[in-house]
Amino acid sequence: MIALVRPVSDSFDRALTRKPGPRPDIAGARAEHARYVATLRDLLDEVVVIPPAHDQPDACFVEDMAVVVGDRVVLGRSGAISRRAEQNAVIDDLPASLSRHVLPEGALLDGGDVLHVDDRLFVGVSARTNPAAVHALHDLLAPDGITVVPIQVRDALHLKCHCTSPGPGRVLLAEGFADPELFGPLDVIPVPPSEAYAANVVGIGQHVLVAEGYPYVNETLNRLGFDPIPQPVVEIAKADGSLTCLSILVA
Ligand code: CIR
Repeated sequence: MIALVRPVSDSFDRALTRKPGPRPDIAGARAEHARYVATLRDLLDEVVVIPPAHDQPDACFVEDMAVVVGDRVVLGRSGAISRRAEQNAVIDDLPASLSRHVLPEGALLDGGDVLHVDDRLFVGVSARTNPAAVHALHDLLAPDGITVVPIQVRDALHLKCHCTSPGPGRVLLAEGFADPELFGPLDVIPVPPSEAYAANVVGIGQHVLVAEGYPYVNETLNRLGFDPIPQPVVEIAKADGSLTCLSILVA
């Protein structure tokens, strides 16, 4: 497995955010990003670093620009107009072996709204991702046996802000964020509202990158047999970012 990442831009303190409060500290965000990249380097075959884009404040959040499902990469248009220019450099560095699928023009999609677990693709309908993208993903992936499940996102930027998978068959879900029944046969691990931010994890085999400072999620993952690896993301979070959004994983 490889990961694509992109450095924190010099303009990161102007990144989009829905959060009131102080702007992120660039040096602090860079230290957090460096730790994240070092963790990925320990766990993966290769980490590809896309050249930085210092005039694009949100460029480190590569997840939103491309969705890899098996041997395909799906390219939509970000629901954030100011972020669309980030996509070309990401496309340039994706493995050439992936077949590329560009969604129709009216389909708005941020990768942060797409959660792939086993044969299910959960797609958040949010301020960034629209029903046209859900339909296009269904048309593309249903023939491969993938069931696309739309989930309405409220009070969050993306679906994966509060709902991700630590590994096959399982979903971590912040309580009250979505109906657990939507996740069908998967085992839903509820996360209390006080730790909702930590429902965003990156699972790599038995290892799980998890936000530092969330003991319930950490202990729950441990109990289930995972190896949680805490990551500092305080400055990244000020820009509405979380762990998944900092990379694109390609199996
Ligand atoms: C944005 O608002 O687009 C960025 N500041 C944060 C994007 C976070 N992306 C993600 O969680 N997938």
